[in-house]
Amino acid sequence: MKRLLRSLGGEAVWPPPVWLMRQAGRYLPEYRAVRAGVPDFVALCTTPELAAEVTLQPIRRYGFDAAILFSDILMLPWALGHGLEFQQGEGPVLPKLRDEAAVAALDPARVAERVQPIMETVRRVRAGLVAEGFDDTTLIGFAGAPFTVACYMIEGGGSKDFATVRGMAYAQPALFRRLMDTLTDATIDYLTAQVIAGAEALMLFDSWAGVLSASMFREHVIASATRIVAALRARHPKIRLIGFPRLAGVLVGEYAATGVDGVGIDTGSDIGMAAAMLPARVAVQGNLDPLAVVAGGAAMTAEAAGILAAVRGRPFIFNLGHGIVPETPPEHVAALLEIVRAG
Ligand code: 1CP
Repeated sequence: MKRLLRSLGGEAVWPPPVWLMRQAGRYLPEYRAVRAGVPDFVALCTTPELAAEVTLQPIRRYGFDAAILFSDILMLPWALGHGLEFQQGEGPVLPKLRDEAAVAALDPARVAERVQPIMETVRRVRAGLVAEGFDDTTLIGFAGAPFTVACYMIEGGGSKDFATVRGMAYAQPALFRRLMDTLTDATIDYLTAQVIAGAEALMLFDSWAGVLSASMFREHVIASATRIVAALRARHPKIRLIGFPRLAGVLVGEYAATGVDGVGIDTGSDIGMAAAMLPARVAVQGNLDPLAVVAGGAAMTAEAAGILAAVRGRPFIFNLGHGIVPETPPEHVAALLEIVRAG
């Protein structure tokens, strides 16, 4: 079995499998070369030939244990018919969803067809990994978790604290619940389609889970992830799932109740303490500071060694605590891999 899938099966594989969040992206010259020819980011995500190419680029360069589908968490709202634009250097811009009419306008019936190019990317990457001899590289599909996707839809883009979203969850609970239910159902279908197309593991990115109060975290992060995990397992009993409730803090232990096989840990958490809060069968994934990889050298070595020491002997997947940043020198990633592979 592939090393990453063994870790997600509860085995303490050592040296640990390794991949990096946003491993395809602007820090790689070969990515920038493809991106220069496709000014529209949504077009890049919906052109299977190019999306598959950029998914494979970091695998060819570094031989990571996982390839993650090149797409974006905001492609699901796009497929639901909510608008989405990426403005150069500005991040995503979406219409601000603020009322019942906007939720009613979302069209789950159109999702299956609109995501077809993304499923074609999944098929191409899976075939590409075999054709290029990456027999031990796992293909990870993904979606944004409903709460984080709702954040961008309600706010209309990024935000420091998503105050409008939290305000709506308290003041208009029925509206917020309806959006969460629509997104949860759509996420189940979207992830199921990825498994059918060839994804071997799935990751649920809840990047803004930590802005919620504890009770709201239970209601909107844990409950929706639990429903998604149960539905995926009912359809595909062997599928492995990783949840990433970013900034969950002391609530990370409760997240194991969702039934995931692995939990992503963010940079600000002590990975040993986070691991101690999780059942021994659950793999922890993380959590090197992306800025340590920008710095490289002794600082990166010390941080990586600290993480390895804290999780040795338990199922673990080496990763960053958040996405790699564009300023990262590619040779620092190569140096990091040597450290991890030396165990
Ligand atoms: O200019 C460019 O080339 C676009 C930059 C970019 C890239 C490379 C965006 C815009 N998305 C992506 C790809 C992406 N996004 C992947 C591909 C696979 C890989 O990891 O290599 C994945 C898994 C994501 C997930 C994603 N998108 C998240 C969850 C993880 C996280 O970083 O917290 C989030 C929050 C997004 C939204 C998003 N997409 C892009 C940007 C700049 C943002 C953040 C917006 C903001 O909050 O300000």
